[in-house]
Amino acid sequence: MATVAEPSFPLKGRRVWVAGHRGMVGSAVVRRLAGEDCTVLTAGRDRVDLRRQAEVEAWMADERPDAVVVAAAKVGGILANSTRPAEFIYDNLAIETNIIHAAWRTGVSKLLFLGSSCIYPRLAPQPIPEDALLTGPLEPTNEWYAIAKIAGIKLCQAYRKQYGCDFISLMPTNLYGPGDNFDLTSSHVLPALLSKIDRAKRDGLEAVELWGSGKPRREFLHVDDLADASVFLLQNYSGDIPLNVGTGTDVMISELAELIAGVVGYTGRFVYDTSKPDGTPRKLLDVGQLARLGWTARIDLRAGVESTYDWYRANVAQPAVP
Ligand code: GFB
Repeated sequence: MATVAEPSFPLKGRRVWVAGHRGMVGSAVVRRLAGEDCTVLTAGRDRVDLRRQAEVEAWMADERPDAVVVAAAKVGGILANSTRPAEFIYDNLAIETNIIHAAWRTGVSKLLFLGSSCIYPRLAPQPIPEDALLTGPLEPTNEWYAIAKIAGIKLCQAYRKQYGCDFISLMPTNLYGPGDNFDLTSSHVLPALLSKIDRAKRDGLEAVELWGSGKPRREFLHVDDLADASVFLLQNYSGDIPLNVGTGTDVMISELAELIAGVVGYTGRFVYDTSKPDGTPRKLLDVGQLARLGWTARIDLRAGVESTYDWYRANVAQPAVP
């Protein structure tokens, strides 16, 4: 856990609303906030549909949070992003617009908006600096989601500029960890490979199919590291630059598959379905600004995959058929 001498926004005694507390990111932020002397507020879907402005405004007017973490979002892997564009653009625009506008109206002192590294141009310089935003065309498989997340950054900047709101944005790289989505039709690559490789081992399959060429490179950050960075920045950062959050290193998808095979104990081979998209060739974030503020990731990829696999076996995997 990162600490600095005197946080500019100490959480002690504050009411902090984690919007999206049932998701992988929101639940990690709730776990991390348990270590702070603050009151954590959550709202189930039965109470507030975040896509409905009136419901969001009523909830915030009733609960009066001092700080908000916008961890609620419609998320998914490359296939879900490219086949369900309307959901990805509409749900995300509605959620962030409703929360950010209501936060201004109800006088929230601090808001943290979580974006994604896919906001950057498809062929951005590597590692990607924050100022690469809006300098080139987006990756087509996820432009709907990216446009919504860019709008979220711009909302925070606009409310800061016009109304003086202390609303900040963070751009995490590809995330994984406990609470991830392991459904093969909508998941990201890391949980998909854990699930496929675990199944192949248990069924004694000789090969596992991977999508694309296996050559794209991705950076993977454990969600507990992201939660720690979020709590650190909530307390210590007030600026309009959307800050990158990552580990500073990336791997090829084929290397990730080998690493997961090692963790699972699978000795078969991989075959590549090149009818599926590769997506962005590379998206390694430049994490220099965050490091200069005093925060760096701590969870190594192998250790993070091992603990996520333990969580998967305890919570998701079907028991082997006798
Ligand atoms: O994680 P992923 O779906 O998302 O895919 P992106 C990363 C890479 O892994 C792609 C390959 O090159 C995929 O083709 N891959 C190989 C697989 N096998 C599989 C598999 O079984 N499932 C999946 N899902 N991928 C997403 C964006 O892009 O990243 C979102 O679509 C978001 O908007 C998210 O930004 C973080 O990294 O390509």
